[in-house]
Amino acid sequence: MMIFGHAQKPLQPYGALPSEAQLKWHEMEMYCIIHFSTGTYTDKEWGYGDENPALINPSKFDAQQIVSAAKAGGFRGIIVVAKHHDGLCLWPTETTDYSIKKSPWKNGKADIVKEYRKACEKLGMKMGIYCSPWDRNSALYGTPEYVEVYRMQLKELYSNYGDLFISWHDGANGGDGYYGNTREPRRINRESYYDWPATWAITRKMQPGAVIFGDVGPDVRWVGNEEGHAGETCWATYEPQSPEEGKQPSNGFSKYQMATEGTRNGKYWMPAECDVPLRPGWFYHAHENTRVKTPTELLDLYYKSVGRGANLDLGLSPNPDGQLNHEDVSALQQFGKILKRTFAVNLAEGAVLQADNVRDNNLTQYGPQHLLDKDRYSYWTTDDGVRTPQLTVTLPAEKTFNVIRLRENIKLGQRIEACTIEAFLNGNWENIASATSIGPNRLIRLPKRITTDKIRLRITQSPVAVALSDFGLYNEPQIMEKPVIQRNPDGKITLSSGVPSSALFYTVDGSDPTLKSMRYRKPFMLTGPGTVKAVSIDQNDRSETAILRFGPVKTGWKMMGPEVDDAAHPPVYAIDDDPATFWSSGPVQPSSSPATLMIDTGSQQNLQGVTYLPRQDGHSDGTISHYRIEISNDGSHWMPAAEREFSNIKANPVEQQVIFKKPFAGRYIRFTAVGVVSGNAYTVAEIGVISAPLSHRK
Ligand code: FUL
Repeated sequence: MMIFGHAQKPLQPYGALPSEAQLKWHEMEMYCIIHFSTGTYTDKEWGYGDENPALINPSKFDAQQIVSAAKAGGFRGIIVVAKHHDGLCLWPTETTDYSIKKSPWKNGKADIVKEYRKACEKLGMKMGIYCSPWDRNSALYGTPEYVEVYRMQLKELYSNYGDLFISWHDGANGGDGYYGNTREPRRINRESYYDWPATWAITRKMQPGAVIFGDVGPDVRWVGNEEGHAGETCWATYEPQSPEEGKQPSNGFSKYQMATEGTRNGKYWMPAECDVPLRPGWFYHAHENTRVKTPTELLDLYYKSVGRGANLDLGLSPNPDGQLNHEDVSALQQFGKILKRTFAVNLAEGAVLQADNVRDNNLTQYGPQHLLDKDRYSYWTTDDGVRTPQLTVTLPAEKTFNVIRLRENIKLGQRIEACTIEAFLNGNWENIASATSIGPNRLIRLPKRITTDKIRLRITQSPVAVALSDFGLYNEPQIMEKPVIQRNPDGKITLSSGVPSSALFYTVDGSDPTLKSMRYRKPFMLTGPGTVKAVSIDQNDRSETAILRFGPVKTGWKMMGPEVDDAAHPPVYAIDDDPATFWSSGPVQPSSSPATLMIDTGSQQNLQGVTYLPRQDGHSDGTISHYRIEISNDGSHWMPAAEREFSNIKANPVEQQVIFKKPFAGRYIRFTAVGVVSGNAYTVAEIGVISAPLSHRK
């Protein structure tokens, strides 16, 4: 309680606090990371390091096209992947010959990083860089000399491209690579090899305004998945932990799953960044042109990242010509429009706010009206000792909304642990939402729209007096949901829509559905390979197009081997068309020896490739990193069809497509797992085939 005439001392900060650079980073909320390198031309997610730099020839490269698409999506900056794991530098570096200087494009005089810088300046966007620590080209990789090369590369990037907002340090290291034609696995001591603190000191000195990203921060932490979501509870504070007792955590060497939620009262202010590609992979692959995330999918990710106090880092993938495809541009534009429309007006504007306690009774300085000004650091607070205050918001008139925004003044730390929101409906206060970990930004998306003129916010848990800075109510535009396409194992396709008044139209020939396409009235059969596209249309609206690509049905398929090793995960689970079940080889003896699945597809097919879906239950033990595929007509004479790695499959376990160099006529498939990301068994959620000509449309 306040004693009259004796003001309390100013509100004291609580726990770890953000730095200036981190505050600026929080305000950005969203940016894009751009992957373009040899993988763009070889259809790989991780270049091996032996690709010819002459492959890189983006004749229509247009940094402005790419950066403006990001801007239209509401993103405030870009991160240029200046060097990916293949080691190829996209700027004219002095540190290696393996660079853009060897590209025929602009006669070796190009500098992609500079092109992005110019576009960012023109468009008022911030820029950051990603320079992969793992370098599969460098002969020096693994030696102390390489670490010096890596630091020289950072220094070049820090010196020549203006102020950067982020320096992004990847933790990936898959072992094998070209390494100056030695082609041997090189494992480093992840705990100590890079001596990160010494590298960070360079960043601090040369780019003091940049935040440093990594599994262990120190400014921004990887959220622990590449799916684009933070935990429902997500603390901005974090304390990375080592996976092995007695060792120090480091990039690529931490209990990264803990980063999804962070650590309440963790030692460091180290908020999460959610990185997720706009397409399934980080690099451009023509076969993923139909799998660009839709505006509503992006919106969902926005609420699950930015809405949980993290930032969203969306991956963009320019095509071999050096531009974003129109599908990508249009998804970004529409997503940006929805965001703009949603957050243009705070429906709580003009409301009367009444708090049951205001610090020192000093309304001017600490009163709840600060929640409605545009300043995200002015705040409402209470007397010390009042930890569960209430706030009543009386709107000037009834309003309809489905999004609530809360923000704390994080300059005083992350204080609020939980709160509840009620609406006055039909004469009663009804609980409409509750939330944890408020922090820099908390968006609560309600399952249905609410219409009311009175809302009550009840802080239910906080160790200290709150410092709440923002209260917003918003109404998302009505978006017609796209139809859901499903196929049962026999090939029966069902379309459904959440909007009963709409009509569904579809195609199976790859064309975009319109009012003139087939109208869906009952399920239909599609047993062969194909693509179904469908839209919902009613008088004034049209949904996004739902697209699903299918291989042939697997009803006639049989497993010829191996014997069942793990009764809970028999081989048939790899061909049951159910992504939730998976085959497990059981522990292989001796450890790391290969394991083989043999499939009889029942008839001869024109096989263009094979798909592998890793287990989808959130675990990566048994996920296959290296494979061999052979094809046969009779089940005894085998032709080698492909042998390679599934790159980045641990962090991003999406369906992998192996496209053969040439098609094979064959009936039997032998799929051999020869490497695993972790564990001593192999797992397969689903094996499928690609047996229709693929469109390589751009
Ligand atoms: C990962 C990398 O291995 C991927 O290839 C991609 O660059 C992603 C952003 O980070 O760890």
